[in-house]
Amino acid sequence: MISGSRKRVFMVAAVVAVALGAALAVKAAADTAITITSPGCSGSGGGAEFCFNPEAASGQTGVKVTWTNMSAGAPHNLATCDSMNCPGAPASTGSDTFNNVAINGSDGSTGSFTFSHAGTYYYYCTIHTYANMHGSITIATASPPPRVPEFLTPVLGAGAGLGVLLLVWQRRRSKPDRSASDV
Ligand SMILES: [Cu+2]
Repeated sequence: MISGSRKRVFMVAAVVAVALGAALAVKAAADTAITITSPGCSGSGGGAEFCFNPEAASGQTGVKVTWTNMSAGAPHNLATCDSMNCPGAPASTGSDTFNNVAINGSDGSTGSFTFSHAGTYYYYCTIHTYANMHGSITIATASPPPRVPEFLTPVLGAGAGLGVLLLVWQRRRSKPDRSASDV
């Protein structure tokens, strides 16, 4: 048999392993993906000539937003709106700006930007103008816990699994031996 104080230490270690594994193995927020398409878009907004899908996207601070070009040969360059270049557009409520997210014309080409401040951002294409190509993205403040490096996730998951196994094993060992008392 394991002595009482040893048993307690063992239980605490197992519980800590489970809690740590569960708390830290939270999956990192997924990147925000926006696809650029050419005429024939649903007409839900985004400009007369090119569409952002989704036209009103959402994301988180610190998480990459990636635009993928599927507009059949047209290059694009994305910039946050200002009143001169985006007549009629609402003012962005976040403080980040970008003016040179260049996207090559080949299908599958990408450009990306990582926002560090929350808010709703309105943006357009400097090549095709606001009227022909615009979208918006609402960025929320990333919620804690902080992102766990991808390579650590399986390690933490294994830690949680091991903790559960230790708890089960400990429970079994601490049960009274019924067969002996039945005699
Ligand atoms: Cu464009």
